[in-house]
Amino acid sequence: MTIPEPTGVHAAWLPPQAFLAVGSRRVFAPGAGVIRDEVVHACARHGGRLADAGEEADLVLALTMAEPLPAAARAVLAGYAGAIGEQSYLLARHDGVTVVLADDPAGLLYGFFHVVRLGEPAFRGPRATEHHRPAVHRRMLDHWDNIDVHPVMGQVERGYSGGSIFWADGAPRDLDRVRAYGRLLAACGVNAVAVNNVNVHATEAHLLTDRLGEVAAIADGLRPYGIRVHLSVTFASPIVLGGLATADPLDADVRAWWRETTEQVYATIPDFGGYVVKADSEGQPGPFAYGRSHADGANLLADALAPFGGVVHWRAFVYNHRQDWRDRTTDRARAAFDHFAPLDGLFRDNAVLQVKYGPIDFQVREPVSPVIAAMPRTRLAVELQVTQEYTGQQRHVCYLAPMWSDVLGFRFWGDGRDVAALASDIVAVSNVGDDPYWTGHPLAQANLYAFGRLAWNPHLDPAAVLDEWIDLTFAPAGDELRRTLHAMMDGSWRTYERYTAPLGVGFMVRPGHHYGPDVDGYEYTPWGTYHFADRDGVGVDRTRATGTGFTGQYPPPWSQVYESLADCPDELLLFFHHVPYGHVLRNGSTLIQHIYDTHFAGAEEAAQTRLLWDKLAGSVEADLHARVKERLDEQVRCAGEWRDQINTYFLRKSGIPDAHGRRIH
Ligand code: GCV
Repeated sequence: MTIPEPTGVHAAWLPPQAFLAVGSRRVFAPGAGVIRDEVVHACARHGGRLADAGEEADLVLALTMAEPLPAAARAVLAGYAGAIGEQSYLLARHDGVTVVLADDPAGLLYGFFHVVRLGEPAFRGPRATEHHRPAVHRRMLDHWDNIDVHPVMGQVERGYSGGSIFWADGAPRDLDRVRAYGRLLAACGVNAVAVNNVNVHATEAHLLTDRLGEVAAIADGLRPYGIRVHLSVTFASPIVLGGLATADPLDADVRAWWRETTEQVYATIPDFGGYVVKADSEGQPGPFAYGRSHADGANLLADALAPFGGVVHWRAFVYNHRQDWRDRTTDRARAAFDHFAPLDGLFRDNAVLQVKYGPIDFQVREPVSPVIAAMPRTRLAVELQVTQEYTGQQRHVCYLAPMWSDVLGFRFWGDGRDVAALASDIVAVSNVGDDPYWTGHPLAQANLYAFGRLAWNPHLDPAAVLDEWIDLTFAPAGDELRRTLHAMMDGSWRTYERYTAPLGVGFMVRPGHHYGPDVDGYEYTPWGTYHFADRDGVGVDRTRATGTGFTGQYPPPWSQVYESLADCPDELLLFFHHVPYGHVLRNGSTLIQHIYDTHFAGAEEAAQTRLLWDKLAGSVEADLHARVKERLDEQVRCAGEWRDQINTYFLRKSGIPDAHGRRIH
């Protein structure tokens, strides 16, 4: 197999230069497959070569079962007591040889890319044996791709990088791009991909049956990279595809239909991963129509998948999107917990409840969803959003790894278990499309890379992950480039937060497309995303004492911390409390002054970011520089718009002037 390097497509974090250290060595890589191809390719470019058995090598990449293993590898293995395990590898230096050993091809592939990432230091000095293994078994990207171009959502729902890499003009695309994607994903540790939108429209429903061949082709493209393919299906499939009169999960014909259909799927794709389901949510069909629970619904599919080792990812994003804004008792934040916590223990082992990280919807700041703490007897997937629906839509620089690191490291209790430890899978919505840079904004590639790395090891430092990405993508990256990218990106999530909706209140975006400010855009709609600003204050009272009671969904201490106006962290204040403008925050500022200050500061930071990038002209590739520059111009414009709309809105509501007398309209 050749290395997929589609023409006209940016190499992202795998440019030829990133393989210099490996490709200039003598490499012993027995066995056929992707790793051998990579080594041959890199060596042809950089002057190294494949070593034969018995020959001296600088790098050994071998499965533990390979015969014969070179002496250095045997020594490493003999010196290591434990088992290596699935998808894992040992890395060591012995007698001047760098050794990577794994029990399975996936582990070896991850080990190979680790060496690529390390570059020259992988071949220097001694290195005691390190055992690398992923924190969670499944690290998955969900594509919200449609086959057809949806009249409102386009081809990729919430996609900001062009069309789908899987389909164009209603038909499957050439697989070279898919293979290149698989290679990039393997290099950052992702091992599962759901290929289509969770809102399953008429054409896409057929991927389960008569268009299954298209899914099989994608699976063929991704398989060499250790990636299994999953499919979003509509709960109404027995009706839509099977001609049955019902999709009732307890109906015998429905159960038989799913069983037989799933058998066909596995006959076509033996390593198929499973189904993803959005049910009873934003208009998608589900078990409620038949008076059944979501456990009944999920278990129906889990039972059909179980004989083949498949899983169903059942989304917990279930809420009333037709609520009356006048009704202050309904709180969208409560919905997932209210629906799912009572079902804990009722889901099959191969049903994974997929929970968005926050209780609302991928906002720039939300508390961690209490559902994650409430279901100890259910397998959970934590869902993140790499596509920047609410964080600048890949027109703004917004490096999300610091947010994900906070979420995955959040502890509900004092016993040391964090969110990552409670999750069996870590999932995210992909930000990739057929754009030449993959992600629209070239710097948004860092989010895709960082997602994979944090799903592999949630305790990695986001700044260190950014360094890895810089070193690979811009190899060889000079100090100035590295410093500048850190200055632009490390704090970019907080910058975005500063100039958009304040202190966890969320939304305030233009309804529909969700880009740019519109403070009251959702205020009188049925969507349940309100801020309740009036002349005296702003924020949602979610306390047990006087509000919706959402704080009671958290275990102590958080149920108390969030309940208390004094103890609630400033950055989440307006998520949990309705607060007067004169309220003094922990940082000493009044709420209204904080709103003004952060919005002036955030927009200014965006302008500074653009200046930093301007200085890099000439030191990065011209097209890439121009693409980022064009995006930064838009970010600066949009940040100014946010600053002015938010500040003006709150000045007019409150009548309280800015203490520094700055211009507010
Ligand atoms: C795929 C948000 C988005 C929708 C998306 C939904 C979901 O509401 O705006 O486009 O639908 O989340 O996660 O299912």
